[in-house]
Amino acid sequence: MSQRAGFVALAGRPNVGKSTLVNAMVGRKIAIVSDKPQTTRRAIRGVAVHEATQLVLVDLPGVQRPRDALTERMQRRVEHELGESDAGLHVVNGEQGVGPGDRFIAGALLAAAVPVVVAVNKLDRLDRERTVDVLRAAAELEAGDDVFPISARTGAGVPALVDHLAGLMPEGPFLFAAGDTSDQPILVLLAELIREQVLRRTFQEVPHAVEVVVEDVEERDDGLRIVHALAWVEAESQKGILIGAGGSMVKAIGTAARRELERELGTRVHLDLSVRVRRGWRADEGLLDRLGIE
Ligand SMILES: Nc1nc2c(ncn2[C@@H]2O[C@H](COP(=O)(O)OP(=O)(O)OP(=O)(O)O)[C@@H](O)[C@H]2O)c(=O)[nH]1
Ligand SMILES: [Mg+2]
Repeated sequence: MSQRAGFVALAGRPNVGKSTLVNAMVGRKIAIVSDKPQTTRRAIRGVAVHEATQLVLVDLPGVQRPRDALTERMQRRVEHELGESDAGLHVVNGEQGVGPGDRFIAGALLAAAVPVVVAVNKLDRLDRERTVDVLRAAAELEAGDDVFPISARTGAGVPALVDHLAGLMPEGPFLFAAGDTSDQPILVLLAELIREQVLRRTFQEVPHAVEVVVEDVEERDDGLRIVHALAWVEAESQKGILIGAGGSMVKAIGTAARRELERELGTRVHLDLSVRVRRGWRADEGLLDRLGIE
């Protein structure tokens, strides 16, 4: 069988489960997930091999109306990646149904002129009747040629989707080396795993105002790794929330994040996490460049 390889860009409203689906298809956690919209800020490529096909899944920020330099860059990235991909995967939240946001995304996918597959996600939350309704509404979206019912959380329907996407990829050599699962630099992944724990514990504007940077990982002779990380917020009040009464919040975040870092690195970890105020970081173009949010 000849080899195939190509890019599949995931488009969808915030919070529909794109990152959960990429992790399920890759078979490993490469993208963080949260119940807050706008979790994903950078395009992340994840690699899945299916028979003789390498699928490069491009996890993207959710499509939304831009509010600042950060969200403008997130939107530009989505448009750019759709144009460069070999197929678009439109992920719809089955629990919420098909809405105006989905029709807008279908229009963008149509403009990108790539084959489009629609995945209706979170079907573990729906009964049969609602499933039938949402699948029918998804089939009416103009861009999609095929509709797949899935649950990214349980994995139901995911193998059939992967098999179908593989058939859309062009013939050609693999794009990533065997064993590579993502293009994300390790320091960015570590920072994201810490941010995921922040997202779990914060509400309202706070999750959107936090960015985490891992400055350095020291390796000691006894194998312990010391991860030096900064959590940036935009205001003193947010810093207070992140630190918590008597440091209780930053401690809880640190303990949970350290476990995730240990799982990822396969060693014992000491996490040195401090919180700093950096006013207006979401509007600072030079800083967004340095953060790799482009
Ligand atoms: N019940 C259920 N929940 C799901 C499923 N897939 C994702 N979720 C949940 O939906 C929420 C959003 O998931 P994400 O994967 O972060 O969504 P996303 O589309 O990447 O979101 P953004 O990056 O913000 O655009 C999380 O709480 C997930 O656990 C699913 O199949 N079933
Ligand atoms: Mg995401």
